[in-house]
Amino acid sequence: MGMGNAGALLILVAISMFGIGLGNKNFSGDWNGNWNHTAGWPYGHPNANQTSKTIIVGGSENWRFGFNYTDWAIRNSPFYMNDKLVFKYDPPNDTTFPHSVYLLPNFRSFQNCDLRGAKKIAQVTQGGGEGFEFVLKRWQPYYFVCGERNGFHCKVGMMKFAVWPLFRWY
Ligand SMILES: *[C@@H]1O[C@H](CO)[C@@H](O)[C@H](O)[C@H]1NC(C)=O
Ligand SMILES: *[C@@H]1O[C@H](CO)[C@@H](O)[C@H](O)[C@H]1NC(C)=O
Ligand SMILES: *[C@@H]1O[C@H](CO)[C@@H](O)[C@H](O)[C@H]1NC(C)=O
Ligand SMILES: *[C@@H]1O[C@H](CO)[C@@H](O)[C@H](O)[C@H]1NC(C)=O
Ligand SMILES: *[C@@H]1O[C@H](CO)[C@@H](O)[C@H](O)[C@H]1NC(C)=O
Ligand SMILES: [Cu+2]
Repeated sequence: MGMGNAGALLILVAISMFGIGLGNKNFSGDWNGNWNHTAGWPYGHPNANQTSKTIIVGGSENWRFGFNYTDWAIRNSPFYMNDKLVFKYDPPNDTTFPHSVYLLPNFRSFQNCDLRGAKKIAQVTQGGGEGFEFVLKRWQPYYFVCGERNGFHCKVGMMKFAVWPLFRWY
């Protein structure tokens, strides 16, 4: 069980590292090559130079109980510094379970869904509308979890994932 989680993170990190190579390889193809994506359209947009991406956590599943976010993170890696993650979840009412977003301080707490040293970054109400936005500013591992039900959503609901954003190379 413990090994399983550790293994998953190692794979995640390995894939992220591998992503450096992939990113580099296709970078010139994407940006210096002859590929014009709809020439001129993103001009003047903050993302004009593709300095960052906006990524909805979970894609169309949003941030919910029972979706495998570790798997999602692996499939969507690599992540880059200044990428923006968006957590979307319904504000609580009588029929929906509340969710939230916490950052855990290290791998061990992440592995155990241990919220003791956690930092709450989004309240249960912040996932509505456009969702809660979080920019991956630093070169460090980020351990995201849902903090509801004292770790139950993290442990049983799989509402947890780790990312280590890479530098972008131009
Ligand atoms: C990189 O480019 C190659 C050749 O164009 C392509 O087959 C491969 O899927 C690309 N990889 C990524 C990660 O885009
Ligand atoms: C990209 O845009 C430039 C300038 O508009 C043009 O000269 C070039 O042919 C375009 N390349 C492709 C592959 O469409
Ligand atoms: C995008 O590139 C242009 C030209 O290379 C530069 O002037 C501009 O400052 C860049 N914008 C950002 C957000 O990096
Ligand atoms: C979630 O996905 C990861 C990576 O694909 C996998 O290793 C893990 O077993 C999955 N967890 C569950 C509970 O299915
Ligand atoms: C609770 O929220 C869900 C999802 O937004 C919505 O479909 C449902 O109608 C809401 N129920 C009540 C009682 O407001
Ligand atoms: Cu939750």
